[in-house]
Amino acid sequence: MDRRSSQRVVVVANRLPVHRAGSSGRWQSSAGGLVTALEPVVKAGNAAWVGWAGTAGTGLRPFTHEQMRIRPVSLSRDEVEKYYNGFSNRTLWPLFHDAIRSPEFRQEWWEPYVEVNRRFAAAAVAAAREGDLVWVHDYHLLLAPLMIREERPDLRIGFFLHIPFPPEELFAWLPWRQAMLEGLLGADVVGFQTYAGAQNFSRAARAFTDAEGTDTLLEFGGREVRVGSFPISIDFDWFDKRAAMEETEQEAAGFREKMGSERRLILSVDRLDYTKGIDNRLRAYEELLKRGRISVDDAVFMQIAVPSREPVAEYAEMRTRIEQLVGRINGEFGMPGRVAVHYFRRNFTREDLVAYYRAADVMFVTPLRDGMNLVAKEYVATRTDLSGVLILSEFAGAARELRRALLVNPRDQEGMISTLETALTMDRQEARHRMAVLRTVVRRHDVHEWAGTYLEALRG
Ligand code: ADQ
Repeated sequence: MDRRSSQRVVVVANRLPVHRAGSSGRWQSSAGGLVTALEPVVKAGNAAWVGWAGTAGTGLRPFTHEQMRIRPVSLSRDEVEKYYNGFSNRTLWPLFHDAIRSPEFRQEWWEPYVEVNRRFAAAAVAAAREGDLVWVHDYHLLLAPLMIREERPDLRIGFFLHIPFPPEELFAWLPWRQAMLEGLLGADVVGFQTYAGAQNFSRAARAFTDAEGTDTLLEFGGREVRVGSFPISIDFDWFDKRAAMEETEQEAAGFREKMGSERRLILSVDRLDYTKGIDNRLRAYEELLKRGRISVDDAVFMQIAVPSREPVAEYAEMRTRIEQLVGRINGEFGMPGRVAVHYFRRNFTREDLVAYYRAADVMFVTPLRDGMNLVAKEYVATRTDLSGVLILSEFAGAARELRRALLVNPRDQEGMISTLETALTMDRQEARHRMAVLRTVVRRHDVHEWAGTYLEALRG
């Protein structure tokens, strides 16, 4: 290993990669995309991870967990409310997702956002030794790159945004837009999920700061800032292997038997979020039933939803709406032993999710806007026998790569209905051909390639 590839990485993200396990209170690795993606990088170099443990309170000291140096950042109850539920999830999240819900702009959320970013930056500075790479993640920490640079101009600093970066006209709504952009311009490499995100950022930077340059290279404050797209991915091999295991096959067969083996299974898996287009897809399925194009004897829909951001009012309202919709469809179309929609609102283990992916004939992924959408890639990775059809929204970052999915516009209800019908009746040969291409794409561009490519760009 040469000196450059042995450089240590300090990851700075809102959440730590560990959580306290139930009654024992011991720290355990959390299962999540970013953790899986970065754990090998972090562990290999005995590097560090700066983040919040997920509950309000103070006083956690740095510790080591499975070769990772963990540096917890504490947040008070008030900060969780204003920095996290408020500014991150009620200002930035909706604004960056095409303002699907109206973003709220409140000075009393902005100040704690600045303050918390400063705390994360200070923890990163304390963790970083000379020559380390610092990699800041996501919309909670847009100001941190510049704050870190002000203290430590010697470091290479990277930033990666997991959600979309909105078009300039929308970004312009943000009263603190200049500070946000200058915060990001503190990085050496600013990465996005798609080229459109990179372009939107560069344009906003040229419009609202003194930055000059092109969509991929900006000059700001006498420094060069590289801007690019780095589409995130999954650990393809893990999903592929897990899917092929006898145990998984049996579990999947068990699910199908319980639901009626002859019925086609349509599956959706999401965080319960208003960006995911859950109601749009339920209505498309309902409409197919209503028009008599399918019956509950032919098809069954399963929505797996992980609870999310429940203290935020928009999320509670959306949950009620979706649960009413599920109730309405079942009330109207269900038959004894034939539920039209199975709805599970809880966490599943990764292994169980793979069994559900294996069981599904059609995967229905219809976000109104999504940075990438890993669920679509996970489904593809589990289709080891090339069966199964992926329906994917054009508004997910993943649609840039997964061109052979059935692409839909979730706001086009007729298009959604006919695409769902096409998926349910697709010729086996065509489905196999499409899936083979999709699998090649995801296998080639897996999460290890993503992390490797980003870090190579960051090393400069
Ligand atoms: P998310 O909005 O959370 O991520 P997504 O990319 O689909 O969206 O990732 C969700 C993850 O949660 C998947 O790995 C999935 O397996 C898991 N999951 C979903 N439901 C679950 C359940 N009930 N139980 C257990 N696990 C469940 C954000 C952005 C995305 C971007 C990712 C990564 O919004 O656009 O793809 O970050 O950058």
